[in-house]
Amino acid sequence: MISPERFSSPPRAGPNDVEIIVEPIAPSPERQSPGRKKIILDCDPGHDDAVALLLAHGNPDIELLAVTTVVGNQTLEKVTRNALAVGTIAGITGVPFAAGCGRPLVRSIETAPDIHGESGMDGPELPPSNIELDPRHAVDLIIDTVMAHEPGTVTLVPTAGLTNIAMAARREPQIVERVKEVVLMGGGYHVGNWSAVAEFNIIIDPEAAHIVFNEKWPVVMVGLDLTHQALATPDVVEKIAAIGTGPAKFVTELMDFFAHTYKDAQGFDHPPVHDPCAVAYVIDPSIVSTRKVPVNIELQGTLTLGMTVADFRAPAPADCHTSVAVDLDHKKFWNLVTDALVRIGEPHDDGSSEGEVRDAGDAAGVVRLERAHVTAGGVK
Ligand SMILES: [Ca+2]
Repeated sequence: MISPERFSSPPRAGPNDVEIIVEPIAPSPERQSPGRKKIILDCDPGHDDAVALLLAHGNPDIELLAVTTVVGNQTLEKVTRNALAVGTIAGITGVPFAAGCGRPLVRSIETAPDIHGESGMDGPELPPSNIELDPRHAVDLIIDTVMAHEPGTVTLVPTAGLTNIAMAARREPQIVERVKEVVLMGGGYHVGNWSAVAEFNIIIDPEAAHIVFNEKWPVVMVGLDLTHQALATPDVVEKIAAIGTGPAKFVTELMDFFAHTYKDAQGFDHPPVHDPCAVAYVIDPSIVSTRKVPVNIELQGTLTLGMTVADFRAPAPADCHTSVAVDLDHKKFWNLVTDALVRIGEPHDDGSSEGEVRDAGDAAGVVRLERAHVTAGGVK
């Protein structure tokens, strides 16, 4: 149900108003539950990782406990620099950022410059970062964070190769029982992108993926079957551009570069923005439908290395702890991203932000923005 107070204000228009036509985000039962959802984002920015980080920071239902980086789209050094730049652009304060593994467990390093460019996040000009890197290794930060919180309260959201997560599970096996669930972007049950049947995040470190999928924590695989529905179509990019803030402009520049490489390298008319889909699932599971099926990782195949082999034969075994994402609510997903950018507003160097706070929309879903000064903590 949509709260009447939240969306009953009459539409107001003026020359200085920014008007964005989006559907109101109806609070799901999950959204109404007390307490924010605690996540650790393990990423390799990465154009879509950047959007995932912005969504996690800007959404009021998420408590971002830590941001960790791992080799993937580019070298560890580059993706870590990119993560800090995104954190700076978004005005993130008080959240530890730590660098993790610089190479996969067994394989040689494989990066994706044809998709993400030489920097790993080509397109926008990146600012110098004002965030200091946490001195801990990402694996230690993940373990410390999970162990410091109540069991069943921390969700791991890996949007990169699974090296850090696998290392953390081996280094401190107690985290497997304490983690609420692992919601990862990776794999695909009917589609690959780095080989005929394998997806990049899995194939770059299949042994790590094997560890993560075979530990007994709940794993939700948000794979290509789902993320190829999260296309940044021109209407979506226009809505984001209309927000008019620095972070929104940053996203449109990311999407512009991403559109070109996805067209050239993989023949997409519009780029699929994979990683925020995993964050969106954590925020509101009604946006991403899932199906419980056993999934395992192919480690031996000469043609199928890194394939996420999903067994759709019914019924799923009673002890099945893996599920796969199936259908995306495209409109609700992009509304969530847009809403987060509006809430982030225009961050300043001192950690406060000139926020674009969404106050109300009418029944047709016209959401209006008013300028207001909010602190970085206040955007949550
Ligand atoms: Ca990624």
